[in-house]
Amino acid sequence: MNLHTVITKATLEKTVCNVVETAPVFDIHTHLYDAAFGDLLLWGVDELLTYHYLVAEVMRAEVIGYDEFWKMSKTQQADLIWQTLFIERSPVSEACRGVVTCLNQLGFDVKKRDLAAVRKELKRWTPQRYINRVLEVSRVERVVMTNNPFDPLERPVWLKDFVRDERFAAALRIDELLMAWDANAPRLREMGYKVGSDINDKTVSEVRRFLDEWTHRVQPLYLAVSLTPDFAFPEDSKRSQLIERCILPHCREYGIPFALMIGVSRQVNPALRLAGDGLVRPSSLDPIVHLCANHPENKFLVTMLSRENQHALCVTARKFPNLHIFGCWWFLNDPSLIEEMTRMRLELLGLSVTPQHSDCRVLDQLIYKWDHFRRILARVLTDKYRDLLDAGWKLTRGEIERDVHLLLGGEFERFLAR
Ligand code: HDL
Ligand code: ZN
Repeated sequence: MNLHTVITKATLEKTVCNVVETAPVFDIHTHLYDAAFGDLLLWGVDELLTYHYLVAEVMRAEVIGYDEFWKMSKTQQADLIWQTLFIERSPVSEACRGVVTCLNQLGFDVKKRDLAAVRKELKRWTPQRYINRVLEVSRVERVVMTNNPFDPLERPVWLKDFVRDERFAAALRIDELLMAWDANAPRLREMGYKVGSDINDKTVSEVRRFLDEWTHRVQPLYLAVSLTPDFAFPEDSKRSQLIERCILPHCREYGIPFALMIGVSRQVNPALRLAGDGLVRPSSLDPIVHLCANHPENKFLVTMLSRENQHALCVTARKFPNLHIFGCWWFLNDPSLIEEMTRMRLELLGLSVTPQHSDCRVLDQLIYKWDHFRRILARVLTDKYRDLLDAGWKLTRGEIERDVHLLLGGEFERFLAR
């Protein structure tokens, strides 16, 4: 079959599945790191098993105190999670299923359920070789990291400079600026930026210098922040002043989007640590409408955490070409919700959307997060193309490849270049 092959109803499903399965992915939001960041890049079966999604799940299944769990070594935590969620119960949750998918696609015989054998084999791998292996198996060709100048482990790596792996693009994460200004202004001063507590002209100038210096250093594709459900803009707050006077002009100057990830309520259960963030209510679309309508020369990437927000977000994206929505974020990254959201998005936005990102924290997860999504995308696209064929439309393999490229990162790249 070549690109010009005209698709029939008989060849449609097989062709779509083949194209979606083999198409390379540009994963636009992860917590992965270039190998140059050393131990910040998490990989291997013990990291897979102690992913914070599984920590939350094991604490529901096993009667164990938080303190007792956190006193365990990572290997002991992984053993407990494996025994509790995989041996004593079938691993049917999406996060558990993901571990099985990863191990299976990495070539382990999961029927043996032999964790020791997996650990033994992985000892033979180096991070660099494992990166190449996982990117090859997952067919992910490029990822965007989450880079935080305030992170005490990450910051020194950027300051000593290093040769970048171009497969690991950057995003500048500014939660400390926008979500905790009063706590972090002193840290900015320690870094040499003469900011005050109030967002006055001097502070604005110094925050812009901070953004300039880290943008030149990191070369981010976008600036990003995750926001709580009460996020409002404009409002009488330091956050609002920083967005208006620093973030938006900076993004305009560099021609990069401002990514807003809206809806998380941080640490609803602090004892779960990284797993302790929650979702307690939907958010308002008002700030997004205001930003897009009043700053048409800015570009906005938005993902929202609440299922209830998804339809209004799609409708809002229809109103503003400078708004690009992406991903089935965090608690939405589950097959039933991914399918509902992807169908809605294609029906309302066509191909002008990036329907998924992985949010991976562990390198191996690229394998499952994308394998599971590709299966859903193939199903949805097959239905959409079948509707077109039923209406007499002609469709070629090349056109399917073109469309899938757009959905798996191509449209994001077009949006960056707008
Ligand atoms: O704020 C974020 O970028 C979220 O994705 C959090 O990192 C969250 O802990 C997560 O990993 N979600 O998948
Ligand atoms: Zn994330």
